[in-house]
Amino acid sequence: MKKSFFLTLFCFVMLALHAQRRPNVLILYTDDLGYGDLGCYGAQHIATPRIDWLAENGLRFTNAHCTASTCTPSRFSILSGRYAWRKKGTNILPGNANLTIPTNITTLPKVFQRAGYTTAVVGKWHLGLGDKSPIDWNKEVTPGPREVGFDYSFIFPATADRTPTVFMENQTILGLDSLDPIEVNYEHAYPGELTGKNHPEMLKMKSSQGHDGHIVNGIGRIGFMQGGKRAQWTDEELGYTFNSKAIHFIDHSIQEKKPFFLYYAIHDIHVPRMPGTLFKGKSQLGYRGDAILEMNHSVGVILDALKDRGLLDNTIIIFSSDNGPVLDDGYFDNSAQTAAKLDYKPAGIYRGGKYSALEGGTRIPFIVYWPKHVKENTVSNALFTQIDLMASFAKMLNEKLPKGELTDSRDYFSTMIGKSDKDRNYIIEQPENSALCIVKDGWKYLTPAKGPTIFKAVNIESGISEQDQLYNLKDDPRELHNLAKKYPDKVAALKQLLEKAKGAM
Ligand code: NG6
Ligand code: CA
Repeated sequence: MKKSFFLTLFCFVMLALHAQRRPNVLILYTDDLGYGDLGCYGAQHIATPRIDWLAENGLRFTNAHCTASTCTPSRFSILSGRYAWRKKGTNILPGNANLTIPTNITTLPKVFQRAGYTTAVVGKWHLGLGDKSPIDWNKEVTPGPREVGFDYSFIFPATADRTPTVFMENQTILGLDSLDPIEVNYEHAYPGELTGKNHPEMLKMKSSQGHDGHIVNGIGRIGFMQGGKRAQWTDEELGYTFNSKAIHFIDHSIQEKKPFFLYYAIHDIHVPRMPGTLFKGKSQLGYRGDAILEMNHSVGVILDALKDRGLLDNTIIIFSSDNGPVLDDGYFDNSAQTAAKLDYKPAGIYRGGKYSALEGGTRIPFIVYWPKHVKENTVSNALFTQIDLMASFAKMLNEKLPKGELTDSRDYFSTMIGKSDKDRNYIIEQPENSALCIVKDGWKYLTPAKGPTIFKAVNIESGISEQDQLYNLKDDPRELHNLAKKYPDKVAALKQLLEKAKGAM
């Protein structure tokens, strides 16, 4: 009797100790940050010391990828562990789209919930909300982040350049006056609504393409809205507000005595780049550079908060981006001009960028910080993809992914923390036109498609060709020499693998 009591007590104490030691996990997911945009990735003309610190004290990847060269599909994949191209309606979403992630599947945050973590998303969502159209924005909108696995959410619904330009806390618009209900559509302006098209004189930043709908804070957006006047943000407060909410959530996890999983989808450096006034004009690279400074500052604020609370040593921090870079993404903010003047290369040595099939589209910064587990100041050249975060963290947490449930996520935890340099067997990349690319053993195959060689509006090489393309990324990282004709067997093998992957999960 006595013996079994002590045994139970021992097990209980061990379990409690184990629970305590489980690391917090923080994903810092930035928007449109390129491979060459950070000091630790060789950027000139811009300083990112707080992010570089993570690399100096952790592991920096040179061959890590998001799954797509645009936002919604990359975010869909990192959270659901499924390739977005398997599901219709997962390309860049308007702000009034319904939720794209099915609510009955395992997701990255649900893996953490099952392991006893408290979970949150703070920042940009862009995965749709609700299941009815049109969305009634004047009450809680469900399903949303909660149904995807986040206990707490503080988001804006889509992008900063899309209506509705409001914050939502736990799926309810913040600061909404019930006497001024809000409505959103993407087809036509509301009677009396001021738009960028009709009132360019009201704009503090002119658009270079699109962005001529609803005007908020002197900036034209995509889409229209009426009402909700008090709820609309000013862009300059976004960084401060999201940082504060991220820290509130961290404090809440301390009160709850639970480890946390925080997916902090930092809104910088997506357009419209209108950082806090403190940062304006502080870089040599126009507003895009200023937004990088703000993003670096935000990372610093969160690092300081973790340190002050004694949590820094027991938190895994992952820093990355959702797609490659773009200079002019629809506003005249002087970013393209300053970059040209300084010969600044936001994708580093790679060609292409956001929207593109070339490496600049999906090869992104990826840094892992985890004191005592991840060796300081190390570099991994292993092939890695964000889609594997779900299965990799499931492995770390000893959580089994449900048998029989379809998933594209695979366990590469050892690679992720630098204990192994094993490449992922292959990765699939999705450019904006969804003509998929596959990379295996340093070879990249690009599916033929029709389209322009340069996306003129954003001045980015598309990588599109009507011919098969095959590149040896190790010898030819800039994808200049198409070897498809020279190695037809390799082309056939990669094509076949891609077709097989499309059919299976
Ligand atoms: C494009 C927008 C661009 C940006 C992008 C989405 C225009 C001309 N361009 O359609 O400004 O919002 O969509 O970016 O409207 S993403 O990072 O969320 O994928
Ligand atoms: Ca993006």
